[in-house]
Amino acid sequence: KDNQRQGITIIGVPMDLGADRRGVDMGPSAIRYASVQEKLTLLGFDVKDLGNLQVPTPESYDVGETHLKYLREITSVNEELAETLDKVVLEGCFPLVLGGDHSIAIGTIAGVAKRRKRMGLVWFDAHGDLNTAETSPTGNIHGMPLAVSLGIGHPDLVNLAGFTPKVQPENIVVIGARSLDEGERHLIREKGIRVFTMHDIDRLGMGRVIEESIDIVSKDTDSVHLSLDLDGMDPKDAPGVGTPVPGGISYRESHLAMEMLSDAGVLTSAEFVEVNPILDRKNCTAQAAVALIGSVFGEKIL
Ligand code: B3U
Ligand code: MN
Ligand code: MN
Repeated sequence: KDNQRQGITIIGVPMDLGADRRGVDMGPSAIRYASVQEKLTLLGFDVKDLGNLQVPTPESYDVGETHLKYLREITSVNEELAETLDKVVLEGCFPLVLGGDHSIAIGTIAGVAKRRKRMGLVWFDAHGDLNTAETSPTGNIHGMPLAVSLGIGHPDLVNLAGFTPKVQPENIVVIGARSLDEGERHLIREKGIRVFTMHDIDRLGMGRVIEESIDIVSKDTDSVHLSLDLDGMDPKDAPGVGTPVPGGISYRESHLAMEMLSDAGVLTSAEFVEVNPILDRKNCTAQAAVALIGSVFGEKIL
């Protein structure tokens, strides 16, 4: 796999229009404050930080349709994100996106998949993010990005960057699921998506889960994106998230997962989302994100 390890380009997306709880827009600042650039520089990478994309403030805009809140604003930010990331990929750098709520994955995935023939996708999350306007219990777009990337959802989101679908169901793994809505369960069965629930992680162990995951995301693919929602971790270790769900992936298991993905050398882009500093304890969730980023880029204990 063409694993571009020399240059890493960071982009912050202070998006909170896709979620109900305010504060996730401060995620990129919190992750930078936890010294992400210093960590990557110490690991020997050439790091460039493009700063944050401009994101509209919810107070200044109408929510629009309540089953697809802030559709217009979220679409336009994601279009800009996709264009920015396409350039990063063309330059041969590894894109590292800092969120923001998970609705930004729509633009991230559109941008990093654009020049690829076939991309694998690791979706680390307590949730499936496989809702549509019809199945969503909230109307929040951060619960929809994985469905959108499969080509299912509102046409403005699905057709972003001018192609659809962005990924094939057989190259996707969801890791850490423990809160799924009925429509999401249906879609998982219909599409045959490999979902490693907390039950599977407990039974198989994270080591086996990642071994199987690597096979799935790298089969016939030319790139692999990691979309990591911090709520996939257990709220004891990562309390600063908008929708914490008990019984999650431990600090140790999540590090093992990142280390194994790193050792396999398959990842070509990554994003870390849903860090909410308002709900956090002394920035420990952003610190966990930076620790995991270190493991993704090869940091070792010994
Ligand atoms: N599945 C619910 C809740 C949710 C999804 N993603 C997060 N929360 N972070 C929904 O609104 O779609
Ligand atoms: Mn998510
Ligand atoms: Mn989630």
